[in-house]
Amino acid sequence: MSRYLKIAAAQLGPVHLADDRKSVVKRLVDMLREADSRGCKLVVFTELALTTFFPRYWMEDPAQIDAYFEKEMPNDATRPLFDEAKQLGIGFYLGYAELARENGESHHYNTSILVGSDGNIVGKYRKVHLPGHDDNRPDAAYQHLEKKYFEVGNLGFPVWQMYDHIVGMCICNDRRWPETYRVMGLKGADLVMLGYNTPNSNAYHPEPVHLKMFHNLLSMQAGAYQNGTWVVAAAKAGAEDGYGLIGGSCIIAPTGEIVAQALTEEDEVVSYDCDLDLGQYIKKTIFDFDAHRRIEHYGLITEQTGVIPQPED
Ligand code: ING
Repeated sequence: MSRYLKIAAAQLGPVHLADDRKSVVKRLVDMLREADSRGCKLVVFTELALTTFFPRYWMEDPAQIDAYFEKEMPNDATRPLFDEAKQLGIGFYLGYAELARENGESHHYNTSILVGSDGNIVGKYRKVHLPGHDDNRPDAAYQHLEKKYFEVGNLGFPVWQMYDHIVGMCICNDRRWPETYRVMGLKGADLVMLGYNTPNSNAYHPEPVHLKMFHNLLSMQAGAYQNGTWVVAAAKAGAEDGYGLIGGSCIIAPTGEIVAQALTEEDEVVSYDCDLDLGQYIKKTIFDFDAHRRIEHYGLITEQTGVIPQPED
């Protein structure tokens, strides 16, 4: 059982509307090589890594929208990344907009894949928690139209056996919801990988800018600790055509401690030699789910979606 694994979070700086996939993939390959130079065997890239964060724009033309989606994976644009990773023997997480054909119908998902060191796709995840709105809000500072452009993921929160451990994935807003980590925690996850594109301002409610990073880290540190799992998170960061995204890409131990974090809002690799067994003591003591959870009291969590005030009489 290999205990230690050098993992990298490859933060991607801004991808502008004018940036084509080929130029972005070159940046990803450069970071893959940097991670390799440090001895990393797994690299986490970001959400929607191949294009700008297009859900900030209102579009109605299906062809214009679909231009942001990948019809197959790998494809001509991403093949250089798959080939280099195979050459180096490195696995990776990659987020992208997926145009899937299922039962003769087209479906649009915010997707991530897990690719093994042999260059083959091990698993796929489709974003469950889609933030924002689906209506046009032209007066807002920026729009957040993931509910318009993506369908809710239909794969649940799967995990895979990799590197002698159990690994899972989620995407961006998923990291804010404790249910995301808990489902994977109940499946024994030792590592959760994720990418995020998070605006550095709140277009819908004025709040101090420092809260963007605070809530980002709070959510992931809590998820890591409460499930005894590593969390490796890669941001798309910086100003994309003037629209700012937070950085803060980081590697979080099962204790909840941040062991490595990006300093910039540009392409930046952070890495750490992760003890993938570190979470075992947490899973066997404070968060021994079998010994301590009381599911007979948790029914509302899956029976009720929204808030229904129910004060005792
Ligand atoms: N981005 C943001 C995120 O969850 C967001 C959306 C920002 C929601 C701030 C709420 C508050 O980090 C994505 N892509 O989900």
